[in-house]
Amino acid sequence: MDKTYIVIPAYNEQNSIKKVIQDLKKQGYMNIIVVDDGSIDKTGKIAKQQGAIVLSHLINRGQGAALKTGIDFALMKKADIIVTFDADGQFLAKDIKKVIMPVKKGNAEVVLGSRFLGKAKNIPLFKKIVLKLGVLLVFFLYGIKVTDSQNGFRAFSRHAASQIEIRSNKMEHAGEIFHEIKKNNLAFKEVPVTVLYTRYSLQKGQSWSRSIMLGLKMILKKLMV
Ligand SMILES: Nc1nc2c(ncn2[C@@H]2O[C@H](COP(=O)(O)OP(=O)(O)OP(=O)(O)O)[C@@H](O)[C@H]2O)c(=O)[nH]1
Ligand SMILES: [Mg+2]
Repeated sequence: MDKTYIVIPAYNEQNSIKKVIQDLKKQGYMNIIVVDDGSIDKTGKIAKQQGAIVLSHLINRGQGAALKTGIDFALMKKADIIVTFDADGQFLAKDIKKVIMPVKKGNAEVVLGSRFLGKAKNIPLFKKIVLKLGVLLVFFLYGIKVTDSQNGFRAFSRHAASQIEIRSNKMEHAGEIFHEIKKNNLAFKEVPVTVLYTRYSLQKGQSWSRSIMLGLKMILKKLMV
């Protein structure tokens, strides 16, 4: 049977991490890696109490760096499939089945969750616009057509995870993943997922100004490689 590891980058998510881990366990996922990225709250402690493997960064290095730490560890543990999953409760554990299916069947090396093929429940208009601009940018920069380019819900085969190099510490890794898909000629597929927008996630999530900055950084990075 395929060994699936769930990698969760987490930064100050003490209010949501318990339920996220419990829901994953209810769905039968026991190999859960939480990368506690220098949180100043109880995220790491709670994750450990819930039975997750907790890897800690001493300082806040960013989501990209946390994903790299978690993915490298999962590879070391001989994972066959690696799923990346958010700590803020926006994703549904029951969607993982759909997300890993193309990798299990050998139809794709990388699976990208799409809230626009699935559901973006209560998404504010400004987020929708920013995310659609991200989709255009990915097409413009990498020639890759997707419907959702900034979704942290992804699955990688062992081969893809070992090929993809995440060098950006912060959120720019989203662009980097497309660069790596192209460079390594990895078969990819989008599948519908649900992303929930709650007051908590909106308060904690990315603001429009940070999203615009992210777009500019993605353009700069592309110009430099
Ligand atoms: N390790 C780590 N994780 C982070 C950091 N910033 C955010 N995260 C985590 O990454 C996940 C997604 O972060 P969000 O800020 O919600 O980003 P997003 O979901 O793409 O954006 P929204 O649609 O605005 O929610 C959550 O699990 C966060 O805890 C960080 O600096 N380090
Ligand atoms: Mg979020």
